[in-house]
Amino acid sequence: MLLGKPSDISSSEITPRDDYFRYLSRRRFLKGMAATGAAALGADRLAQFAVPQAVHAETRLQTVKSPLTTTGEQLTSYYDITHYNNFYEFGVDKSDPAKNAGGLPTRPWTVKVEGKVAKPLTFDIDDLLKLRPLEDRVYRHRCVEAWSMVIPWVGYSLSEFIKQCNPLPSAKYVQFLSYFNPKVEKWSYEDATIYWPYSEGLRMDEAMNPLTLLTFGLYGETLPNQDGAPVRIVLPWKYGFKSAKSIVKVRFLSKQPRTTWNDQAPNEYGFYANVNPNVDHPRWSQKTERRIGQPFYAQRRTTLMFNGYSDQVAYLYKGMDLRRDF
Ligand SMILES: Nc1nc2c(c(=O)[nH]1)N[C@H]1C(S)=C(S)[C@@H](COP(=O)(O)O)O[C@H]1N2
Ligand SMILES: [Mo]
Repeated sequence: MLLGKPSDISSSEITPRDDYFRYLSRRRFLKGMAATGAAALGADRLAQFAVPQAVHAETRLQTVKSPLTTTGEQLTSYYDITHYNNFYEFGVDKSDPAKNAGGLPTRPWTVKVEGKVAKPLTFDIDDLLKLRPLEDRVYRHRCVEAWSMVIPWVGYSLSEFIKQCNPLPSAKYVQFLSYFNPKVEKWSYEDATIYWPYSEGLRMDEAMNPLTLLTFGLYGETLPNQDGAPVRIVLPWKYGFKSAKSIVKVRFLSKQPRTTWNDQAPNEYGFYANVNPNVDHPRWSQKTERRIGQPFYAQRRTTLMFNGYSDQVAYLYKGMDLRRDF
């Protein structure tokens, strides 16, 4: 049970990191009160703090500042980032992952590396956490469904990990495969036509771009299960579905891999899927987006080419025809 008034965690509040941790420690203090001297406060006074939610189980990560962080954006609230999710293995509604992902077994956890590498490797999650300093990186997040958030992720550039994998020159693509266990993720059966396990992929140069983040946390703490614990990928210039969660396998390949949404509907979800306001989804416009947490009457935002990261990534697509990139 979370002990914090819903109004404490309203979406529109500014939650810079310090405020956020003040908020968290207050929440923990209240939790302690509930366990010990709750009666002193009076049940009626405590009741107002009770909203149904799993116990907050995330742990604090040691992080450093990052030159690659996005500035000038108001962060989306922790509550919205962790309760408005796409994680189809745990259900199709935005509120499903927060309710259903609790059983995802995030320890022990390994990431297997195979394919076009000098030799196959297995990384333990706790070693991955120590491989490089963990950076705080704020990124805009734009879902193909035309909504967006601003999320303070924690991680390091995927390129640092790839260097440890010793890919062969024949490795032209990287594929990411998510944890898949229908016993845990019963909801994945809801649509048996989906290509499981969840698969995503990148061209090698995209994977090596410094913005591509191997992600272990958000708001300075380990990832909640619903956001892809214990490790995921984050690609801020691409539609959200490219950012595969709860990764167990990384494959280096000579050919473009099959990917879940591209497989599902190739005319709606491309392999590149770069954020592009000039190419509409066949069923809706991509020119604007709804920022999650803003009041319903707030104006929609103009979607930016490459989600505003052109300076860092446009070079990757020089000469490519992006007019059919969904
Ligand atoms: N394994 C897996 N990864 C996934 C998805 C999914 O359904 N399964 N959904 C994708 C989509 S569509 C989005 S928008 C983001 C959402 O990430 P968030 O819930 O942490 O904001 O995760 C992506 N990664
Ligand atoms: Mo998405």
